Amino acid sequence: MKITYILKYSVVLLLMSLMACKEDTSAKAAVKEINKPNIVIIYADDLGYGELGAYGATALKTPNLDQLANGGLRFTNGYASSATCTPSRYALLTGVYPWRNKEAKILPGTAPLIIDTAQTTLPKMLKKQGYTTGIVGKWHLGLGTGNVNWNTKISPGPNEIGFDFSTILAATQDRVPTVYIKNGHVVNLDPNDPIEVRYDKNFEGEPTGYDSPELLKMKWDHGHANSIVNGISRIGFVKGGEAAKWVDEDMADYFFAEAKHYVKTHKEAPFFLYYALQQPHVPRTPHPRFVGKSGMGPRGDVIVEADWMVGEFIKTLAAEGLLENTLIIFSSDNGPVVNDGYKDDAVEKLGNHKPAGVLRGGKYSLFDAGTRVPFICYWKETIAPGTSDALVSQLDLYASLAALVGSDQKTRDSENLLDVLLGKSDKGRDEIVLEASSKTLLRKGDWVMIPPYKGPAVSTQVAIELGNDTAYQLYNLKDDVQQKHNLATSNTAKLEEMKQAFKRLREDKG
Ligand code: NG6
Ligand code: CA
Repeated sequence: MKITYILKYSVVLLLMSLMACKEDTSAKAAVKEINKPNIVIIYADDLGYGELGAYGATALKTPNLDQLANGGLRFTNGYASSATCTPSRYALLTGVYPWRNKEAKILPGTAPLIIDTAQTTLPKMLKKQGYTTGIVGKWHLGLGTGNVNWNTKISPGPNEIGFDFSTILAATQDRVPTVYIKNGHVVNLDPNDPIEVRYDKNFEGEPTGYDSPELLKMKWDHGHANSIVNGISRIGFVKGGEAAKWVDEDMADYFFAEAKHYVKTHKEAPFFLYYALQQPHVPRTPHPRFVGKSGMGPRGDVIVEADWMVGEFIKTLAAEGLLENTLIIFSSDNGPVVNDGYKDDAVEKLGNHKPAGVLRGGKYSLFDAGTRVPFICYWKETIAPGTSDALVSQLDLYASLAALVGSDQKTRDSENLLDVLLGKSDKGRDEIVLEASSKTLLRKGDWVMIPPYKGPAVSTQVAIELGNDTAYQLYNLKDDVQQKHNLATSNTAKLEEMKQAFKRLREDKG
């Protein structure tokens, strides 16, 4: 009696699970039918326009990224939204201009989350269309609501703005907390050794780069003289959490392993992975197997390392049979900087390498190299290899990807450039407002207009021309890609047109 009951019950269960299985696979098939490829955004940190072989570099070898660029669509007028990290990442994930949010500026590691949890975001939009969503790597958009206790669940963060899965570094590699955070929890945290983080003053008795230079394996140049972790002094102060502290040299491998695992465990349904590399941001700490590989010191070596990681990641997609069904977008959050605060031989060993290529300026700059970055779209057998000169921005990924997956959810500033990204059209944006260190400028067609700004013309710390000038600047990038000839006084009609357009865009209340 009992046995028959169990048998009957098992048959029912079996039938039920078979039915569920059937439903599940047909739902997945339906999702794939309406062209929902996996989407991967690989986002470098501080990689300049001239850094890749495919963008003209000769001294530095980037074979894997070159293969991606040459096998896909390489954009020559692709822009980050800002010349620094946080604002660019804000725009990428929200489709909103960063200058609309006054909190979207370089954040300390203790800053609260700057994306409203009620706001539409790229991962939320994709989730609604049946995607699973993950982020691996640099976050730098704030966590919590203020006064985060790093020893309990840290929230809100990536998981509250649309990511099902997250393994992140909170801010930057040079800022505390120097720990990985997985789905809101500090990885490897020993409850008997709680971690404390602050930026205002040191914890009693803890060594700093300023007081104890003898403990450093990499010396600081400017900033970066606070807490010492792994022989490198950082911005901000940390106490405790020893077991959780990352080893910088293993970071690239750690994130790659996480990205690979994510792909392998989510390949059955469409997934979105935001793989935010930490290279070549400071401190540049290549794994020993990449040390010396570029001949340019740690800065070049971590670019070689990042290139290798991208190659391995693409091999993973290929091995899983996913390459034909995955759109890969590669770009960088802002332009390049050589000395960003550590004495790491980057300046001394740069040789002939030009991180910004032919462009003027660099990270932090209003000039073009601040925001014009490598921008590659790759989709095997769907995007025909080529080069596009169309004006495209990371701000537009939201609307373009929404169009790809059939979402009608709009954001304020993102434009649908899907056909451009897929190589079916060369009609990019007409105009875009770009940002650098909380100042804005206009690119419209081939023209750039930089309004007058106070501030140094050149940053002595990072040796970059910032683009500040007391007069208007007007450049025609087609004739003058190096922005050497200010036409503001000779072409007053164009200047006027640009001023009007800039005013209209900046005052647009949506
Ligand atoms: C600056 C840091 C720089 C870098 C940058 C953020 C100093 C002197 N400089 O304040 O090293 O961390 O912030 O870079 O501390 S970003 O790519 O995340 O925007
Ligand atoms: Ca950056």
